[in-house]
Amino acid sequence: MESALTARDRVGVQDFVLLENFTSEAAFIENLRKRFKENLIYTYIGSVLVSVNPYKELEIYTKQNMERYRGVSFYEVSPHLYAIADNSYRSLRTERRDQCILISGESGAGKTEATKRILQYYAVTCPASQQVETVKDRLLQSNPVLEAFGNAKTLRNDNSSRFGKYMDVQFDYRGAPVGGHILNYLLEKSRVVHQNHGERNFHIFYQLLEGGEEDLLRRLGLEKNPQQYHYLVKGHCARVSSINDKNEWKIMRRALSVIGFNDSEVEDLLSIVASVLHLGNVQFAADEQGNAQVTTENQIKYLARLLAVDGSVLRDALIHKKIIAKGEELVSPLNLEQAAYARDALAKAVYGRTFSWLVSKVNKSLAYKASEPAVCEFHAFMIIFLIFPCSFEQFCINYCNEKLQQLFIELTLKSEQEEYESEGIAWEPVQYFNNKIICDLVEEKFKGIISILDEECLRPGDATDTTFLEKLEETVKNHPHFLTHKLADQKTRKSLGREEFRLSHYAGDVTYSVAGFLDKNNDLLFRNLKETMCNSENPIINQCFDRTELTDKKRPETAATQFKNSLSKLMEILMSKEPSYIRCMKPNDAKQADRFDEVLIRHQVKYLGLMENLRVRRAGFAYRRKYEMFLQRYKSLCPETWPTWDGRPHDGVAVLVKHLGYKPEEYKMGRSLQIAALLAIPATKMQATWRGFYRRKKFLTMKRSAI
Ligand code: AD9
Ligand code: MG
Repeated sequence: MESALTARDRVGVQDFVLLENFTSEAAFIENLRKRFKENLIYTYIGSVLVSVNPYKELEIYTKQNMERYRGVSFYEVSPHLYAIADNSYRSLRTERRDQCILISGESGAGKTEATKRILQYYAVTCPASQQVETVKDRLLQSNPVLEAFGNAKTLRNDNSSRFGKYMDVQFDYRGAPVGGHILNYLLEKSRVVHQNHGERNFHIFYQLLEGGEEDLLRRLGLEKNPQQYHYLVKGHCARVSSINDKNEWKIMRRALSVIGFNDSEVEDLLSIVASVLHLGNVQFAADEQGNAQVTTENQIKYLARLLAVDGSVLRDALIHKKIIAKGEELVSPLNLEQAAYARDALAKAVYGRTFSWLVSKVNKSLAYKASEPAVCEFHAFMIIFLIFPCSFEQFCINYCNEKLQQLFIELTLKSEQEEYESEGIAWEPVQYFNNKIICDLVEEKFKGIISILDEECLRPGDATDTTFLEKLEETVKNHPHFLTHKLADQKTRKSLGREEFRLSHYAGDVTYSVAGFLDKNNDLLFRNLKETMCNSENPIINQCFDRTELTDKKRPETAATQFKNSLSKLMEILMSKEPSYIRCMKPNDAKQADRFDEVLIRHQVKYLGLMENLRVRRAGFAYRRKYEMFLQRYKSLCPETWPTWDGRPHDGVAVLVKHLGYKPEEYKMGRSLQIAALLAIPATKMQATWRGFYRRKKFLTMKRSAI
């Protein structure tokens, strides 16, 4: 039999806190590598779960395994996301605190997979009833629908989420899921009209062409071959070996029914998808004056039918621009370039708004319909974030990452240290980088990058991406985290183009090209195209384009400002909940099983802040509970506190830990609230406590049933 020592040598430690050489990054990575080799993809840093994408199916998500983790304490079983899910769920029920599970990591690291597994876990292990079954089904089935419309093949991930997602799951007093709500952030709309080499448009287009019945395709005026459609050929990879579009189509169609789409709604939705493909095939030619004329009448015919609008009005709207100045309508013809721009803007607007509509439709179907009022309503959710190529979108997403990192700092590093101070607990402070300075650089009023961008977008006349860059240079030139070609010294200058700026994010330097910043931030759709859409008789389009937009004098908020505001709301929500963290990592860029690329892993360990996290955990106290809670849970382990303790909870806890044989250096008692076991030994010490606890609990249950 293998000795304990060699087993540990082989599989590493299951909590980084137990690493002897805990300050060494090399030892950290070695531990990850050992475990990855043994298919042990999960490891803790205290209560944070680190996960490495195995890129192969492991037998760890079975029903039996779910049962193993149900109601069991953290350190009693090997690390798993089920343990995180279960722990959150139990805190939700016993301590009645809203929970959130934050899942982060780079593209392809396994965030979406983790979310799905957690939802499955809740679906299987939570109490059931007829009504709850429907909710569970819908929660699970919302995924294939949103993935079809919001995910795409990128170079980094064959199923990359191209939108941010926040999901609330509501539980009733029995702990059964009774409802849910999804918030979506910043769909990467530009993908609808352009894809980089080796990437695809959103899955739904290929699913429809590959899986759609002949009859349906005929009604939509579509041919099976993706090569026929301009919007699908830019990336030169319509087929991907890991994706079975036909099969995914079937799954998506079934999911639509579960969510509550009837046949005519499905037809309306797919008409819009088809209309985007037809729009992409609308071509223009210049007349003698250089004005654009539509040359593809056939497409206009289909578009008129699918979008339920007047064909000639649409044709006109595609090649003219209408503005209202001083109450008068001015119509001017567009040139070729402008017409192509208007067409693409319409495709993006139609698709983007339909996606938001879809999310709201899913939300309606998930909404909690009380047949009896729930005593309490709790929330738990998962958030996904993603990384785009260097562009306006990536700028927004990296800003989001900065905010999430700030939240992590606030909730774990900073607040933990401040708590020790206020509780009068002796402790050695740990240094960490506070990224507030970068968040301010992006979001500060008047001086922040978003403010400056908005200012340029509002400035009439000759504002361009270049003038935006110049303004930036003027306003933030001395900021330590900001650099441009002009501001750089001779050596670094070479690495920066004239149209670029570089931000030193907490995770590393990122260079952004300003090309498209103004345009994407403005997110403009010409007025006459908007009008045409407002008159559509397709019920979905009709809901997506609201007439008030035409009469509203106020300028709509820019894309970056909208994003900033929704992020700030999200941060507020997150701050009010108790967080659990899952940090996902990608083992290699080739999407291959059993390959552990140390350079890539080291980079992620650094930017996920895992070493800092470990230092705080080591120095701190992993297990903290209010005196009442601790006593309530463990009083059965001590004859003096069982079955009731009449004195102050603080004193009861003192008696209890003494009885359990804790040495004075192994725990600290805070001034007001806390009891803490020293983190250096929690796994062993708390394990012993828990083991004792469960033995005792079993005994008590037996005795009761014997009576
Ligand atoms: V992105 O930011 O949306 O581009 P994610 O969401 O982090 O990214 P995703 O969950 O989609 O990545 O994982 C990428 C692929 O890795 C999946 O399609 C699976 O093929 C693979 N994967 C991820 N996690 C697991 C797992 N736990 N077990 C097996 C996995 N395969
Ligand atoms: Mg994803």
